[in-house]
Amino acid sequence: MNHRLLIATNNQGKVRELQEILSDLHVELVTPTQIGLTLEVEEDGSTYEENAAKKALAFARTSGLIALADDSGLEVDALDGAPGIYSARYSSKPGATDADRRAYLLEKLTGKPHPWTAHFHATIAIATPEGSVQLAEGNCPGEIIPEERGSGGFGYDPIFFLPELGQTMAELPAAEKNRLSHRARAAQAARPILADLFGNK
Ligand code: ITT
Repeated sequence: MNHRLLIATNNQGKVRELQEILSDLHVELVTPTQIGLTLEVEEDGSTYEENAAKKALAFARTSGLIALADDSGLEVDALDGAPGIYSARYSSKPGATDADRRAYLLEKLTGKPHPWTAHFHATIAIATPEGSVQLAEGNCPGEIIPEERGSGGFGYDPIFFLPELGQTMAELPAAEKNRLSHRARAAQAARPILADLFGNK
C-alpha cells in the first residue's frame, strides 16, 4: 500500500501550512517540487468544491499518488462574498502580487461601513489515481482592517483581523494560525477520510 500523500498545490504558503497541519499523520507528505511535477490546473469551476476536486484529481492521475488539494478564498460580507473563489486572481492588473490584491480589496471597501466582517473558506479535496474524490471544508471568521499588520502567512493575512485575539492572521505564530485557520479546520474534517484511505498505520 502506498503511504505517500501529494500536497497538490503550487502555492508555497499552502504547502508550508499543510505540511505542518498534517505533520502528525503517519503518511509521507510529498510536494510537487519533490517529485519533479509541474502541473497548472485551470480553475474554471464555479464552486470551491469543483475547483478543489479538479486540482486533486489532476495531480493524483498525473502522479499516481493520493493527492490533497485545497481551494480557498476570502469572503467579505460588504462585497457580497467577493473575492471568494476568485481570491487568487482579484486585481485590476495582470501580474499582480498578494500586496496588489490586498490594496485592491481595500480600495473596493473604501467608504463601506465598519466593521468589514469576512471569513476565510477552504475546501479540501482528496483524490485517488483511480478517480475517487472526497471533500471536507472549514471556515474562519474575522474582519478586514485598513492597515497591514504582521509578516506571517500569505495572501490576505496582514489585513485579516481576529477580534478575539486582537491580532491579524499575519501576526499569529505559524503554529497558532495552523490551529485555527480555515485550512486547519478543513484538514481536521478531512482526517477520517485520510485515516480511511491510508489506514491508521
Ligand atoms: P493552488 O490552486 O495551486 O492551490 P492558489 O493560490 O491559486 O494555489 P486558490 O485558487 O485556492 O489557490 O486561491 C486561494 C487564494 O485565497 C490565495 O491565493 C489567497 O489569495 C487567498 N487565501 C486562501 N487562504 C488564505 C490564507 O490562509 N491566508 C491568506 N489568504 C488566503
